Amino acid sequence: NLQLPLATMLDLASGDMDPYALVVERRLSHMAEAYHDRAAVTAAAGEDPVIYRAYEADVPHEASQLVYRMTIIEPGRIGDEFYMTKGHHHVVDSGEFYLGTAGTGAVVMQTRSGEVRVEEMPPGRAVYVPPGWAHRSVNVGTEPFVFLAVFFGNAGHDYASIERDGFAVRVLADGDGYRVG
Ligand code: PAN
Ligand code: ZN
Repeated sequence: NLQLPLATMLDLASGDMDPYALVVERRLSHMAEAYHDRAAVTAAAGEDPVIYRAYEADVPHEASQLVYRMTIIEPGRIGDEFYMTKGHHHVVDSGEFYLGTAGTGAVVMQTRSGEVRVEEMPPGRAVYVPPGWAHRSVNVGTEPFVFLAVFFGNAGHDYASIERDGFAVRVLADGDGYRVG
């Protein structure tokens, strides 16, 4: 009972995936504690904007499998902090392949001992996230930021440690650009 090959259309510009097996949609209310400007969180809470979506292909979450997802982060800010993903460690420390496909964004990576790296992901720029690095993606532009992620089927997603401790740095608006503060 070998699995059958799977083919998927990825719209690199919009992030649409066809077919997809599941979609993750996260609004501000799913991650309100992640943003540091509490007054700005309160001001945006009524509208409860969609911050990002992710489409995933129909690949089993099992060892030896490669799961792939397209993430679309909307442009926007909560106060001076750009829209971003929740961020996570993998439960089973394992590497992940990221490829920017549209818009202007970056990935913040951090080890459990607090070492931080930030890499921009313009269209065509691949970033390898090694095992042991938590990762959060951020849209620093004015258009949707789209990227592809490929990770091990048994990687698992540990959000709890990031919900508790956050990241050591924030990506903040600075004039027309951004700064890591
Ligand atoms: C990505 C992320 C996706 C959504 O596919 O899962 O961008 O971010 P959060 O999972 O942090 O909400 C990935 O890193 N997968 O392992
Ligand atoms: Zn991941």
